[in-house]
Amino acid sequence: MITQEQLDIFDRKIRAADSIFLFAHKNPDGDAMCSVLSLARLIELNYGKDVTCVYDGNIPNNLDGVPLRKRLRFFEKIEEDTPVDVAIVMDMDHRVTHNIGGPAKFMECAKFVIEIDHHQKEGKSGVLCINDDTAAATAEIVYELMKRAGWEWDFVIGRLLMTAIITDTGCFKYEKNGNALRIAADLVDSGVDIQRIMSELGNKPRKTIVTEAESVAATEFYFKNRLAFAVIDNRQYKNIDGRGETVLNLLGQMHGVEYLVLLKEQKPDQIGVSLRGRGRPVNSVAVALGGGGHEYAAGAVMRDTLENVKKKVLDLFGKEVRKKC
Ligand SMILES: [Mn+2]
Repeated sequence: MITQEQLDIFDRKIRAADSIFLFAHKNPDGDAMCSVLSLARLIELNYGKDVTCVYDGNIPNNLDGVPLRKRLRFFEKIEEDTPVDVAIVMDMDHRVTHNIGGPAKFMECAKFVIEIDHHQKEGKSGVLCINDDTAAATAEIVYELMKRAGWEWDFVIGRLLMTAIITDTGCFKYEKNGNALRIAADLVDSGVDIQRIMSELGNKPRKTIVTEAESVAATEFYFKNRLAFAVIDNRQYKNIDGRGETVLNLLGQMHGVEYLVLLKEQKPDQIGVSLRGRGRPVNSVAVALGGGGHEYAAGAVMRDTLENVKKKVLDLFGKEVRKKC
């Protein structure tokens, strides 16, 4: 729940700012990107202020059709000494500064930092924190902010918020309560077309689909098929953009599978670990690996070889599986 005091501070800081920067985590996903773009447009519509939207890393091809996509500027393209009155940091995950990448420098030099996030985290990076770890997407918090403040909004903002919610909830599979659906219902009533958004999100290059299919075909199964273990090696990693979510989605439809693991060899000694549980919590395994996330969808990035990470993940799930028997 956003308090009146939070609203007042937000309003005061934005009103007084000449230079406002918005950014989210490196390699933005649908929620990160659309939360930034929707809030930027809301500020422009309701305060008449220009906002700079910055990112680092790569944006997945399936987000090419997102409205205002071209508003996002690569951080290196922004002049070095640009003053920042307010930096709004959104959808940052559990390792805040580590996760921002290049735009972190705009946060460090900002006169005031606002944080808007739905991840559980240890520290805070903002002076004003509008966080809610019961929200299924950061865009839910943007929606609540917009409604509570009584801001004017438009169809483009509606599409952005819906895209964020659809992508972060895996099309409403990972919602934490009814809010994602209530917000979606309101957006649909306002004319947002879910089918159109879904079809725009299906925009991957052929090599990505083929690589994801190869990874699914090579999946190994453990603990009487309760755990599906997929790998994307470094050669394949160059072909996927984003998270290899399709691999997890396909394996998650398999009879009897309760736990899903996808290892991505981002570099020879850097492995991205994505974990999913079908009615089984996986966040404690993610935490044991030095990561975190949500109950049924969590992950980590480990500095180790693929072989070592694989062994470690299997060991942890071995204990997890025995616990539940
Ligand atoms: Mn998110």
